[in-house]
Amino acid sequence: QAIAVLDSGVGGLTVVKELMRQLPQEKVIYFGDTARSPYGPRSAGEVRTFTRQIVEYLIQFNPKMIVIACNTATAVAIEDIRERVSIPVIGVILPGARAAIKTTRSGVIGVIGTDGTIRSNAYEYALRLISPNIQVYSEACPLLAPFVEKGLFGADSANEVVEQSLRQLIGKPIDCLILGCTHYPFLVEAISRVMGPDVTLISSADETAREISTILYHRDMLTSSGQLPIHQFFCSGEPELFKRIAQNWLKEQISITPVVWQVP
Ligand code: DGN
Repeated sequence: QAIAVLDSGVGGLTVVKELMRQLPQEKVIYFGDTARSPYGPRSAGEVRTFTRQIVEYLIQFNPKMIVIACNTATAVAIEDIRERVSIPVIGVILPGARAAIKTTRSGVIGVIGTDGTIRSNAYEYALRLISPNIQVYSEACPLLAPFVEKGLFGADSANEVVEQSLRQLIGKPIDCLILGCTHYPFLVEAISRVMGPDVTLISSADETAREISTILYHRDMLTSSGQLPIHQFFCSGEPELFKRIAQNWLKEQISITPVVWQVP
């Protein structure tokens, strides 16, 4: 049985890369909804509908777990999905929030994410649930996920777009910054250069992979076969760019199955 992972596009591959590193024997089925990406500017209702539709698609493969590897979808759809399926559903917000609380010394944390994630206040809620006195500076960075989706993260322009997006956070007394969008680890070098060495970056993607391995271990759901799995990748948009970005990021040859949605 595989772990099913979904995102609006290539962002969830940052979770997949960590999963492959931490749990190399686990098979991954990935869905990137590139035809409808970005999710950031969309309404909560729309993101919920899309997430439900992807989960319905993935559930036909009988996965052992669903990973909503998208902060925007986690923020507005995780409860809805949990009510619909009987397998564990893991989101990316709580693991990142927990790691930030563990990391911060000053109690002042920065969060960056899509418009949808920041608007939902999901990180503030999760952070204050764990530690009520935490101070949070949140900033929506709507340019970053679409930039990554175009495959431009290695370009010189990455520094410029990151600098422009993080402007409001520079000089704020934060000592850690949650990368609250799974697309952002693609830009980690530029982000860390702009924020400087005193700000620790927390990747919601890395933390989620750690959480997944803990949950599988405790539920006795780890795959023990010695064979390396063959992962499966689906995307709803043009597959060539997705494939190029995925292979480059995962350092592995993959095949992509395009999916054409019947519903807008
Ligand atoms: N990767 C997604 C997230 O973590 O929020 C969404 C990016 C997007 O669709 N703009």
